[in-house]
Amino acid sequence: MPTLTRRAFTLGMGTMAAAPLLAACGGGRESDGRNVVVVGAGIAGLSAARRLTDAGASVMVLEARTRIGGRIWTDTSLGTPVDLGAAWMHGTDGNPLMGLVDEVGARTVETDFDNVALLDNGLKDGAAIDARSTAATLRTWAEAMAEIGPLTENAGPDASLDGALADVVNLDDPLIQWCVASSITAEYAADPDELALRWFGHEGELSGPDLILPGGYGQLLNHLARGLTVKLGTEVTRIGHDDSGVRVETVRGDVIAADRVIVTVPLGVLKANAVVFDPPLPELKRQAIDRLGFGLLDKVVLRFDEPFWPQDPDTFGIVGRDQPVCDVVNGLRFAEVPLLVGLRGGSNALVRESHSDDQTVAAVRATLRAPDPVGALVTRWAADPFARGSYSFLAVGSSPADQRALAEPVGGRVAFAGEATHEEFFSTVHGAYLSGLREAERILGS
Ligand code: 6YU
Repeated sequence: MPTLTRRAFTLGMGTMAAAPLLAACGGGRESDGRNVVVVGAGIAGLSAARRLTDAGASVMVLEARTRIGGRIWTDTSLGTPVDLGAAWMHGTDGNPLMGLVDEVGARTVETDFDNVALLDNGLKDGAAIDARSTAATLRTWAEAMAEIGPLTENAGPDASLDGALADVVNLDDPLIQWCVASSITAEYAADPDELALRWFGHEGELSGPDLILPGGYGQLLNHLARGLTVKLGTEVTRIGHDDSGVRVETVRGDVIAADRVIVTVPLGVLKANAVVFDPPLPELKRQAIDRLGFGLLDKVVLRFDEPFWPQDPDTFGIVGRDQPVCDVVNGLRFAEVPLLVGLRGGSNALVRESHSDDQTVAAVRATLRAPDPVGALVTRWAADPFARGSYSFLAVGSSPADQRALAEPVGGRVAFAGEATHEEFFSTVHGAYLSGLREAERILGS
C-alpha cells in the first residue's frame, strides 16, 4: 500500500485540505510491481483505479482539481443537476457505461438530434422555420455527407474537410451554415478546415439512442470512485522513471514513488507541456501529441422561472454561422426546472470565451428573444488549465497511428489513458472509460 506521511483522502471520508505529502509506494518492502499512481480522476483514471483496486493492486489517484470527474462535471447551482461537460451517452448497444447506469439505478432519457426545430428569429416572437424546410435541410445535409464518404478514402494527409464541403453543399445558405456549425463544429469541437478529410467520419459509433442522465453524469463517477484513494488538489508537474520505478512530483514539490504510473491528463494538458517527463517522451509520442487536434465545445446554460418555449422538440437549431450558440437543447425534456442549454464549438466558441458572462447571456438572450433568466452558467473549457479544451479530433496531418502512439506505454512503467488514446471511441466518455480499463489490464497482465 502506498504509505503517506499524512492520511490520504478517501472518497466519502469528508473534505480534504490540500495537505503536503511525501510518499513511497511499497517503501521498505519487496514490491509486487502493482503499486500504481494514477494521474487524473476523470473517468479514464477512475476506471483504471477501480479495476486495479478491485484486483488487489495498491492505487493512489492524484487529481489537480478539488473535485473528481474532469470533463464530466455535474453542477447543481441552478437547482437541478446540469452537466457542464459531457452530457450524452452516445449509443446504448455494447456501451460499457450501461453497466454503471444499471448499478446506480440512474434514470435516462432518450434524445434525438434529428428532432430539431430550426429558428431564424428567436423562440418567443420569431417564426421557427417550418417543419418541411427543416426536414428538407436535414435530407440535403445527409446526402452531402454521403457524398463526402467516398472522398475521404483517397484524401491526402494535408486535405481538410473544408474543401470537400464546398464541393457538395452551398456554404452561403444559412440553413447549411447551421448544419456545419451543429453537426461538424459542435460535434467534432473543430472547424472544418482543422479536420482531416481522410479520417472524417471514420470513428466508431455505437448503435442505439443517445441518452441524457437527468440526475447528471456525476452519479456514475461517484459510484466508480467509491472507496478509492483519491488525493484532490494535487497537481502533478513532473514524472521521472527508470528501471527501478517512477517518481511522481506535485506542484508543492512532494514526491510519490511507485512501480508504475498511468497518465490520464487531457491531450490539451500534454500539448501545453504542463507535465514534464524525465526522460523526455519518445519522439513518436511527442509528434502524436503535436499532430492530434484538441478542440472546443462550450455551453451556455440559462434557467428560467417559467418555460416560454414548447415541450417538443429535443433541440432548437440557430440558423446561420457564428451565432452565439448553434444548438439549444430543450431542458424541458430532462430537467426538473425550465432550462435551455446552448452549445457552441470551434473557433467561434474560442473567441467567445473572452466575453464576460453578462455579455454572453445578453447575446444568447437576444438571439432567442428570451426574457431575463433567473440563473446562468457559462463554460470556458479552453481557459481551464486542467483541460485546455474539450476533446480530441483527427486534425489535418494526423492519423489513427498518432492515437496508437499516444496510447503506447513508455519504458514499461509509464502508461497513458484518456479519451484521446482510444482509436475507435476518442472524444467520448465510453472511449475514456475503456482506455482506463485497457491500461489497468495491461498492468495486471504484465
Ligand atoms: C460524451 C458527451 N460532451 C461536452 C463538453 C466536454 C466534453 N464529451 P478528463 O479530462 O475527464 O480527466 C483528466 C483529469 O486529469 C481531470 O480531472 C483533470 O483535472 C486532471 N488533470 C489535468 N492535469 C493534471 C495534473 N497536472 N495533475 C493531476 N491531475 C490533472 N463525451 O461521451 N458525451 O455528451 C460529451 C462533451 C463541453 C468538455 C464532452 C462528451 C467528452 C468527454 O467529456 C470526455 O471524452 C471524457 O470525459 C474524458 O475523460 P478523461 O478521463 O479522458 O479526461 C443534426 C444534429 C447535430 C447535432 N449537434 C449537436 C452537437 C453536440 C454533440 N456533442 C456534445 C458533446 C458533449 C455535450
